[in-house]
Amino acid sequence: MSEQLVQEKVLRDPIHNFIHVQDQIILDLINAPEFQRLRRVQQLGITSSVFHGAEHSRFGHSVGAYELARRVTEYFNQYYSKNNGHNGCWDPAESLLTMVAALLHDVGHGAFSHTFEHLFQTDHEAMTQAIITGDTEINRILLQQGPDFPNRVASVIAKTYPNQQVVQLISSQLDVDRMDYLLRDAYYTGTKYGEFDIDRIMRTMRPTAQGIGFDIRGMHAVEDYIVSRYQMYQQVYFHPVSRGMEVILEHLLHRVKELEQNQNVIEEDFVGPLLRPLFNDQPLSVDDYLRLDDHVFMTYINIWQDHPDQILSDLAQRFLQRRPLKSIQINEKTAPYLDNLEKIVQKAGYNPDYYTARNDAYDLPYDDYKPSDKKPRTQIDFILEDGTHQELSALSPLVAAIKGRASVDQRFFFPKEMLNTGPDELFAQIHHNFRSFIKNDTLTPPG
Ligand code: DTP
Repeated sequence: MSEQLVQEKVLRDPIHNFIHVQDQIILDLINAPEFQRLRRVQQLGITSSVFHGAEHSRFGHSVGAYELARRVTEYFNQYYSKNNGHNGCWDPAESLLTMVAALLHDVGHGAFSHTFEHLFQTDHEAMTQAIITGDTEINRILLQQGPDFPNRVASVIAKTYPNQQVVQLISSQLDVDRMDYLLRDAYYTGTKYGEFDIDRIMRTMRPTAQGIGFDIRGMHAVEDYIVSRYQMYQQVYFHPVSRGMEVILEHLLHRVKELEQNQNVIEEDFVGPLLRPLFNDQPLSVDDYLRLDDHVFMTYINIWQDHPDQILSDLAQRFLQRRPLKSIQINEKTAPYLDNLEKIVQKAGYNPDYYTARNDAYDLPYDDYKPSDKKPRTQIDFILEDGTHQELSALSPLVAAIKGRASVDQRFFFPKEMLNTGPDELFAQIHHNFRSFIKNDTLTPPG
């Protein structure tokens, strides 16, 4: 049992109005240094270079996911508890674990959120588990609930916890994580695509023998949620301009690594103690990892804009001054022309390793359960009046249309200067040749 606060504490939140903190352990976890670090990791990484309002952090999202878990478990405890003796199959003893897992589910996110993972081949879910079970303040707080509690929380994150109701509330195609981030990201980006009727969905959630299901009366609210998520990926998360900034960041950090590993080029404090293990391919300890956040990187990028290495200083300036690479859409048919385009970019004086990129954005908006998949999805099931279950896409033609269909946006990135026009341009002929491959924002081979 967790110790309840004598008086609940509330955090004011623009999405849920109040985050209600009722358990001492939740308050202690929020106050732990590893959790406070999330204030210094932007939820959407450099998407704020396009949607300037999107400066919100993983901290806000994490407490938001917790609040949704608190509300669902409170509802289940009241109406679907197995202790009530009326058909319920929710065990109220799982509530605290569910709330703690929701609160901590992103504690392992690195600087700039997803960008860090691409760059350094880290896995935020593995890091989350390492922080929960390692030598950390969070681990010490969790241990107060019993010697096995940290492992139980980690197993929810790893999706190996035996109770599928708990796992699916935290991680499935309709979970507290996705519901919070869609509403939050829509609010902070100022876009409206991510909005949906969360109160309706929450009231139709049901614990079932298989995990989590939804009362059939919530079908249209869930359908709207799936479409909202699809729209957010198309309009916000896949935005070509923030990907153009991400490529610059990625390339500038590659340049740093190359210079750092080339012993004779570099001054001693080039990367400093916090970044040194990262750029030298040394295994990162949990402590090293926790010292890294957006601010650490921004400080160094600020310093590197004056570095004598021209590529590094130029990329740092482009990043700080928001001068993203431009991009065009490509596909399998046009991809063979990219070598050609890279050569043209090189002729114009840019090293293609640092000034061009091929980048795919990928998401699967919804899929039903396919046991043969490498990572089968937990489908969204509705409970009909007679108690039988039906899968979402069998009820919604809208969802059926996007089910199992990955949305992919493949792009080729290059310096914006390649599109410069004007007879006085030093590389006018080269730029003209480059532009002849582009039509309607798409790679279209001439002739
Ligand atoms: P999901 O459960 O939807 O697969 P996840 O990767 O487990 O998502 P995260 O919280 O790590 O969950 O990531 C989702 C958040 O990151 C959310 O705020 C949307 C944002 N996001 C996803 N892809 C991108 C991207 N390419 N660029 C910027 N933000 C992104």
